[in-house]
Amino acid sequence: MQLEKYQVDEHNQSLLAEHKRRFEFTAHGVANIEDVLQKLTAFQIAIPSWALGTGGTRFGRFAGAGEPRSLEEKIEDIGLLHALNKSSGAISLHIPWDIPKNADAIKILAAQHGIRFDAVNSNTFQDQKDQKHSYKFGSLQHVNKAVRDQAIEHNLEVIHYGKALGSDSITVWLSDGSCFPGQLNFRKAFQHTLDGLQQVYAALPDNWKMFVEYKAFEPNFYSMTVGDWGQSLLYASKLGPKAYTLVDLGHHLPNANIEQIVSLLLMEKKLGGFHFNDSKYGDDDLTVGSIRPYQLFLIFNELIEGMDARGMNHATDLGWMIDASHNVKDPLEDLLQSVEAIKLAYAQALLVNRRELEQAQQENDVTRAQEILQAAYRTDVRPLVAEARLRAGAALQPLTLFRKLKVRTELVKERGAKTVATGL
Ligand code: AOS
Ligand code: ZN
Ligand code: ZN
Ligand code: ZN
Repeated sequence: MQLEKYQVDEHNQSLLAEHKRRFEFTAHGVANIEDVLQKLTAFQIAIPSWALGTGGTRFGRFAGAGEPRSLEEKIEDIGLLHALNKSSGAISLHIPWDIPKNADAIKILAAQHGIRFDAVNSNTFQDQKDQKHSYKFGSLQHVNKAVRDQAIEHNLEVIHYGKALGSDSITVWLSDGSCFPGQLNFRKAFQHTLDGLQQVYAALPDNWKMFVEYKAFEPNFYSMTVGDWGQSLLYASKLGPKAYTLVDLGHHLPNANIEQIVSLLLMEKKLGGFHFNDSKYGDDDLTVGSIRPYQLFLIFNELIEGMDARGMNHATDLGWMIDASHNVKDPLEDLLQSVEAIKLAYAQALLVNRRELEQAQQENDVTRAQEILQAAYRTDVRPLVAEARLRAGAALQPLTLFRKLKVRTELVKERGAKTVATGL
């Protein structure tokens, strides 16, 4: 299925008068409105290839229908999202879940949908069939060199696929760690991991980045070998200038101050990018902005403050990716909601009056500082995000149009009711 331009135009036409009224009301109070709109239009969020099917938990998976059965169909799905919101112009691939067998053809298909390839992800947290050594007791940290070498080899293969697709970064997430005290020598596990990452790092093309993702727990519940931003930063610093820390919002212990982590990583030039999702307890992988939208806003507030201080380009200098799992919602609807939530938080953070905030901080005017932040957060920026979409040729209300056009019903007709997409 493909969305036609006239379908978007008709939808927009029917909502235009009301939209204009709402937009003008909000825009009136924004001094740098054109700059805000331009930034919103440029800001693209990569969709993970593993989130287009219904996810599950270890207790079960309740499959959806019309799920993409191949990488080609996943790209088609992202093409639909991008046609609806013009904000999802990138895909993040997980290898070997989505091996681009014919990279040239995949590249052409993606380009037809206006999609580029964001970070490629390696997977040494599962055993694949025909795999020689098991990762049951870790991959890069493993006590056995043959296992470590196999994991390094896999990462090199991922870089190879990424190169063929025009990607320029690799995300390494390791499930390595231990479940019980005494199982692991922490120092040796760290050193083996560092050694493995160094070998992968050495194979990075010049313009590539390596993102080292951390996670507090799961699947290991006593220790994780890349367990928090401190450890990730340690690896990234030892690796060199092409290595960065990747922040997945669900990978912290409860109530961690993620916005402060973001601020300091930026200061150290070591923030590489994000896996956006939301959570109440742990790595819940829920829709972005569904649980803690204020936290998301505070994160964007620090991002803008830190990126502007360093003259960075908001749209291109960090990796913006979603990492979510959809158990009870239509994955495409969920992703539309996630992208929208990210853009709303970004827009709100763009409205923060930085000069006044800095002055309030200098004067220790705590009340004023809170008022400034919340004035931005409590602004209804939906018309601004919608206007940016309108100007980019996307739908004023992507989710409404998705439902009106019965996109999922069409996909079920094409693909069938019993389809299983790869990934978590
Ligand atoms: C796992 O918890 C991490 O978030 C990784 O980013 C992982 O590669 C991704 O979630 C796919 O499983
Ligand atoms: Zn992640
Ligand atoms: Zn995760
Ligand atoms: Zn997650």
